Amino acid sequence: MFTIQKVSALEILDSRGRPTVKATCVFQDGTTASASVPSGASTGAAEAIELRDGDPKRYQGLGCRKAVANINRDINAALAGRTVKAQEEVDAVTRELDGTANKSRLGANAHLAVSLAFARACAQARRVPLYQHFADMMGQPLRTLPRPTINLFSGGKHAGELCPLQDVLVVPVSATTIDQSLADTFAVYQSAAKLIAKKYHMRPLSADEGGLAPIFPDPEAMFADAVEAIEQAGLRPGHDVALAVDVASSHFHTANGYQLGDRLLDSPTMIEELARWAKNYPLVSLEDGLSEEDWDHWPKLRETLSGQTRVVGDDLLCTNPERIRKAVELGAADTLLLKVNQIGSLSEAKDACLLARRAGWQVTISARSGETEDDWLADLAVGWAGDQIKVGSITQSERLSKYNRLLEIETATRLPLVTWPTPAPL
Ligand code: 2PG
Ligand code: MG
Repeated sequence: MFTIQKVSALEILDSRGRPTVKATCVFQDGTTASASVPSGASTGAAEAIELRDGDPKRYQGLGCRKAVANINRDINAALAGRTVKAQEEVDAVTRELDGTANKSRLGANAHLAVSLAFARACAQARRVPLYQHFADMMGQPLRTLPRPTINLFSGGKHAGELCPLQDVLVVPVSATTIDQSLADTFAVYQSAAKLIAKKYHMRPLSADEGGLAPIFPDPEAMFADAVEAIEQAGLRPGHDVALAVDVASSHFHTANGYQLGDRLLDSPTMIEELARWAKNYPLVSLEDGLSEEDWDHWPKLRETLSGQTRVVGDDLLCTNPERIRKAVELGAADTLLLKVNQIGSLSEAKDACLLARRAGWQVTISARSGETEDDWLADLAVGWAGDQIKVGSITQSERLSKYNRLLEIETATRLPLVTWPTPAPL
């Protein structure tokens, strides 16, 4: 049992210099813990709504003073003095207080900040590490560490839309530890930086998540250059380091089809294109290959890539149990990209995770393109036994806080890195 004395909040800045919310939860016994929420740029249409102030004179309308005031006033009034047993109770109180389906009244940023700060306070009061508390919340023992999937090249909304594909990521598949995964990735990142200097005459300027972002001549060049960088690092593409991609295709899908560079593709042709990439490059995971409302074609995409490449739903699913249920029924994907701020509370994200697991899917625990230095995501990925973790590049402190926390957890627990699974054929 935990008695909440007070919740409060503060507006802070994220890695893009935009405001976000940090909440603090104080228990009657003096336990005090804080947590900060991230924010996406390539957001799914079905995501819970972040509350922004809309004052054009301040942070171009992106201020979070209203969300902060909602925590300091309404949410604090509803929670202060309450004794609760579990996370679900706190999340239910804020959900009922909000009264909207998409958390738009109080703001998903307000809900999630409180949800996370409460979880961290519970871990502290129980004197267990946060990852252990997350595992207990899920009712499962600690099993494995998630395999990192690490941003190498960026395009789309994270890099000025110079190239349609949002992220090409490296997946260190032969690594057996987090430590080795990061060392292999460093080697690839360094050779990629040299390669783009030579090929595109560009210094290694980086995009929102720290990925390298030269002006690639076409989408396929992102894969070809990534393979070359792996080889130049002395590693074997597909054996030591494989690739993943976040196509984020909702963001170049128009009423007429997929605007992939100078080509306009209908859904079946887009699937053929994706399948060609999966055949020609060591692509083990493909996220949002089709748009978030192209439900009719997702099952075909999954069938086409089955046994070869994971089919990951991000904008398609928005960590939303209803959308996941629909995707499971249709056979639209086989991996959930889980972002807690898409749904706005730990309890609902847990339901989303369990639904995916029950369907035999994998789960990738993901950061957002706008992050803070808070490292709770690493604990969540371990506690909820994520198969993969997606944090961005191995540059920039808002990303490194998560990788460094994974290194700490690896040292403390000696848990094995999850083995790289071959996807089961349909
Ligand atoms: C994604 C995420 C992280 P954003 O699309 O998977 O890369 O981006 O946070 O902008 O939605
Ligand atoms: Mg995505």
